[in-house]
Amino acid sequence: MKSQDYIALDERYGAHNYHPLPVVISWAEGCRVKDPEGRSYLDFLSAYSAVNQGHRHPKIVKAAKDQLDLSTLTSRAFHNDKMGLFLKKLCEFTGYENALPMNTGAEAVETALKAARRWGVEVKGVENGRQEIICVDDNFHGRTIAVISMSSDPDATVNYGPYVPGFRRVPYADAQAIEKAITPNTVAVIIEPIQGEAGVFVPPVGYLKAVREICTKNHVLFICDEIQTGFCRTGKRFAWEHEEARPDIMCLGKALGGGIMPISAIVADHEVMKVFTPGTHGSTFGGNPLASAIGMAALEVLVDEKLDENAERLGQLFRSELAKIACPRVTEIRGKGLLNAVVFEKGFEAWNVCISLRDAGLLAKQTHGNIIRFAPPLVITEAEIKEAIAIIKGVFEKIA
Ligand code: IF1
Repeated sequence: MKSQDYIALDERYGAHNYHPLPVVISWAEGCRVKDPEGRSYLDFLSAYSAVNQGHRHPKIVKAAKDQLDLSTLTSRAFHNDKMGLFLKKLCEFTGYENALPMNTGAEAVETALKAARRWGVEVKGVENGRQEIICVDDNFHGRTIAVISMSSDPDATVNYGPYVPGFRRVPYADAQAIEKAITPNTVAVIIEPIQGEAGVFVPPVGYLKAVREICTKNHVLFICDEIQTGFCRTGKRFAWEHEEARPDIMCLGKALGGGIMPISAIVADHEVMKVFTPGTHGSTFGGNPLASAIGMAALEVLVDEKLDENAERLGQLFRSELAKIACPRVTEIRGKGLLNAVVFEKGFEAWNVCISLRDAGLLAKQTHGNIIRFAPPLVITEAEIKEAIAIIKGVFEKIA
């Protein structure tokens, strides 16, 4: 079968809830992917930061294969011999006392919201049913009904009502707006430390720290959604570390699964995590031995290969090389570590640029029409960054 045939199958049998770039990936390794025709591409999306360790990292693949020969799924009705080791490693990696494993990012966010609501009643003393959580404009935290109830994006929300109450939304990158929205019933503030879907929007320096301080002062939990920004993507293990704005709860996902399977979690200290008691939350698959073995290997690769340092160094190089490319339609280059975006002038349609990049051997996706996200696996080398820059230069310089 050819690429066209696979695309036709998706179109015929799938729900049309996506508009993918017309390219089919049938093989992947490290930063490279290939299509059925054998054409090779540099992957500059990394499955939206889920393959920070690179495609099919040998250490993670080995952990998965080894575990497949032992046990894969036990449910939480029984203990298994991998979950505790995984959670210990995750706590040590993140610096938190406890972790609660789930599967997808949206589930981790749901878990954080549930933790905050319960904490609000049981620790803060808010009446049940009156808990309020503050979120921000242009957030992206996932696709479930509760999570889209925080969204300001019509695409994500239209005709999905009734929405879940208990959220107050304020502008992003405005700490004062958060402080003003706090009431005695506020239990938490949830933000992405860098907004991914909003187009890799980096808030001004000091914002995260200010939000942390406001939350502390008002006895409100600070929840950081690090699902996309976490696990070394921005040059630190977690993006809040750029300002030492340690959250009370972190939502984790994507790269925790090493690009192999969906693995998510929240981490928090006991003071928050203690609100969960037997029967009050859970998941059939969360913490399963296969996921735990993979998650452990995924964390080890981040540490062993110093992927935070690699992301920081090569991110600087990437942005400085991008800045040298002459393209009058580009208005901004922004990002941290290897989470970057090129912003074209308003109204510019970047889809065709992504097609040209594909034809030149690099895969990237536009967002909001005029923004292209560049986020390669963190195992990328300096030579591969330079190769990518040459491709991007060739395409950008031809833009009229
Ligand atoms: C899609 C976006 C990125 C996330 C943050 C939670 C989740 C995500 C900060 C939910 C997921 C994904 C979802 C994916 C595309 C992608 C995305 F463009 F939609 F917004 F990365 F920027 N918090 N982001 O970024 O995690 O439940 O999906 O595991 O929906 O197509 P999930």
